[in-house]
Amino acid sequence: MEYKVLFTGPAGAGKTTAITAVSEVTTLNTDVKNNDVDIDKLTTTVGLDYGEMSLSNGDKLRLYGTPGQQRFDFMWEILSRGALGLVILIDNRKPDPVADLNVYLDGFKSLIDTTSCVVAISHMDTHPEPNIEYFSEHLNQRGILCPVLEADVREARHVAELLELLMLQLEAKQDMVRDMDSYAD
Ligand SMILES: Nc1nc2c(ncn2[C@@H]2O[C@H](COP(=O)(O)OP(=O)(O)OP(=O)(O)O)[C@@H](O)[C@H]2O)c(=O)[nH]1
Ligand SMILES: [Mg+2]
Repeated sequence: MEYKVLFTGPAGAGKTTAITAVSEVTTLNTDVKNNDVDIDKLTTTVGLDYGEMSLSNGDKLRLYGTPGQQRFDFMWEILSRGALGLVILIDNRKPDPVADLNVYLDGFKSLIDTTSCVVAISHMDTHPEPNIEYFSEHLNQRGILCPVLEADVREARHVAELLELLMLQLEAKQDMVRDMDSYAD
């Protein structure tokens, strides 16, 4: 099976880094020199990221990343089409990471409701607060079933774990739908 997975989150959270860390093919790169003083790095993505990764069971993931800058949010809808899972990467260095999370929970609501979702917090090595429990409680309060975990996306192992978790979520959701269908019969 092949699945399309989408990475999103603010500029600097590590979408390009994550996809590059695990991709088995040369990643598509649309980064350009960054002129935004609010983003503390040399380049930023202006189109999309793309990479591919195989899972241990032979399934293949097509990995897409959105640009982080808000001016590109018209790309969200386009890149969401056909996706079976969403990874929201949150940059814990930002002034209000929970508010950032809300932007993506709202912006990708229909994808989250119909497919699977994982929230990953990056930059926790330098910025440990808010902690995972805080994010988790926030998701609970919003009634969103979506695991949240720490991830240093420079580490391929961390990214692979995120994706395995996303696939488990997807299976659980599909089982739930199947159970409900058979109940309706
Ligand atoms: N210290 C630390 N650095 C990290 C961590 N995760 C990612 N990084 C670094 O943070 C930066 C993330 O940059 P990108 O991958 O370009 O971020 P992006 O989300 O693609 O950003 P845009 O394309 O601008 O939206 C890179 O320099 C990574 O090496 C982490 O957990 N800890
Ligand atoms: Mg990028």
